Amino acid sequence: MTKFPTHNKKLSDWVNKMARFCEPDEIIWIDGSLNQKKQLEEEAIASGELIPLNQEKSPGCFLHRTAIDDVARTEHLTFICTKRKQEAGPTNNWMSPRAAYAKANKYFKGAMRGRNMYVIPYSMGPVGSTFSKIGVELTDSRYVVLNMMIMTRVGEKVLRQLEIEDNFTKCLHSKADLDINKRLILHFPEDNTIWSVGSGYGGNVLLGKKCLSLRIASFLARKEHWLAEHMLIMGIEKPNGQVQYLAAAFPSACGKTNLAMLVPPEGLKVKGYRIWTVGDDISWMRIDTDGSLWAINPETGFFGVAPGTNSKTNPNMVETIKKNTIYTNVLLKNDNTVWWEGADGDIPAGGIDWQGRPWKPGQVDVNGKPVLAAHPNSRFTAPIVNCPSASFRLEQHHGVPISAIIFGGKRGHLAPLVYESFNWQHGVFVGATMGSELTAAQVGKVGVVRRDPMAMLPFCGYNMAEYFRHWLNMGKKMPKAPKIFSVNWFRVDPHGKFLWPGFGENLRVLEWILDRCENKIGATETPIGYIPNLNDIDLTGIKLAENALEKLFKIDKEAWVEELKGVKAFFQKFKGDLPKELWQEYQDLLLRLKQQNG
Ligand code: GTP
Ligand code: SPV
Ligand code: MN
Repeated sequence: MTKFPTHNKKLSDWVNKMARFCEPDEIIWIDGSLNQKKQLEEEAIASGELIPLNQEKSPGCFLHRTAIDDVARTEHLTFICTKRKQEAGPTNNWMSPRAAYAKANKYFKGAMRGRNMYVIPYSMGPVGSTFSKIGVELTDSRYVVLNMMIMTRVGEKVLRQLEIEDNFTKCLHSKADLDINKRLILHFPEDNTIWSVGSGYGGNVLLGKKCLSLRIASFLARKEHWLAEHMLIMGIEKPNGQVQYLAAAFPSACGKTNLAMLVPPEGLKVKGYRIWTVGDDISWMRIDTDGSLWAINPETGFFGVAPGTNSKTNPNMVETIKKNTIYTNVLLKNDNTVWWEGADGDIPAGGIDWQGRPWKPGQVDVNGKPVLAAHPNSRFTAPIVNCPSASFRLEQHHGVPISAIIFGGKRGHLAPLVYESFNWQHGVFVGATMGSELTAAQVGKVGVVRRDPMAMLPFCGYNMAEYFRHWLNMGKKMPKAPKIFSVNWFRVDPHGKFLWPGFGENLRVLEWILDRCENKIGATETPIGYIPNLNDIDLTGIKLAENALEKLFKIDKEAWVEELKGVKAFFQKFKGDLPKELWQEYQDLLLRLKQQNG
């Protein structure tokens, strides 16, 4: 047996045990060096896992295609495996650890034959920070290794840290046969273990992301009194140099990445704001000695949605993905660069589509539907340091102080452009009752509204009723709690046209939020919360449709009463576990809506 580069016996014993189980040809430890990365890229090219792109136009960039039934997270195959079902709660799929291990055992047994097992020691968060957690992922996929190298801190320095601290999340992944019928994404929070088999898609296999940083971390966060959330983190710097930070939770494919790196719109340029991107997907937050909430982004890269990304919607991202980026499921153009629906430039004359078939614009399938060049959930993996707006505090062990928490979703109707909660408890209710239309990031019917509390429905590693209680408790522990807001960029007119232009223009809404945090301006009280006095939103240089602003802030009380029926049904799922404070908020809101209805 070759000698392992660690003295951590728990680690070497586990690697040995898993290797005997999965039977790889070789065990290869990822040291994080450039040489090893180059070698892996070459091997991945030889094996067909990666296609090198035009190295002059896209240096360090590659394309990867997944299996066609392996293009998004598979929530129905994702399980929380706790001893008691109650612990997973009514919103998670549950399996007993014994049943789950037994089932997955069959799929993992010998699954790595003819392949290598890569050992990836990684840190979520700066190595050694009190915020950070270490994971070790074993995988037979070079694509996974190369993605993890972008998304997390990997290698030698993490192994050194594992000489000091013993604890790490044991993450096992095998592509196996990429068979959807033998695919499982299993979380064992009580064992600090994740097993993923039969998939090669991002959120299912980059186990530091949703699996560790949200499902396992949320479980740990409750025990350790902090928050692990599906949130972007951004800083807004004023000309006087003061930077205020916001954290915002929107469900998958609802605009976190775009907001996190927005470019101030033309009309606000004179105000001299500068935006700093801390993170676009995950926020770990702790109460610091100053009594306020501080946050880090545990990741080091973006795994972003490609379609719709262009120099108008997200110029910072266009810059970010010019080099050292892995593209997944997009169109390969004839000049060996990539394209997707809503990308910059002309629609290409042809290329190879995400499924590896020849593609031409205007092509339709047997049902007469346009054939997409890129999958709607096609993505890119790019290092955060490429981003022109990358925050200068990414490596800070203490993170950044959060002034406001924002919840949002995709709602064509009902939810106003922005409103402020009355207080922390009401804010938790606002987060807990969030609804959003399904997008291509989940397997399911696009457009259907589902309740997605705090954008964590698919990511909470324990009973959501307890999660709400944890949120309520965190508020009580925090002398300087952030204010909580709700936003909705997606309200439409009767013709289905967006009432709000979104993207960079969203800064106008953030400006109002920050002014409210600093108690600079008043607001109008409505049954659901405070909405802006319309004059307080700076509309310099923007043209909205007639009465658009009024429509964006219209509170349709009857529709809200109707909405509350869905909320009630959702709350009832938790039976006696739901904190009574949330039922109280529900009753109070209902009363306010009915009172004002007269
Ligand atoms: P995940 O990576 O899945 O967690 O998604 P995300 O929340 O980071 O979403 P992202 O920023 O990638 O946006 C997804 C889609 O929403 C893209 O198609 C965007 O073009 C669109 N989008 C983002 N911001 C806005 C906005 O302000 N208005 C409108 N109308 N669309 C937006
Ligand atoms: C999401 O779906 O929320 C993502 C992409 O950020 S994935 O990593 O696949 O979960
Ligand atoms: Mn996400």
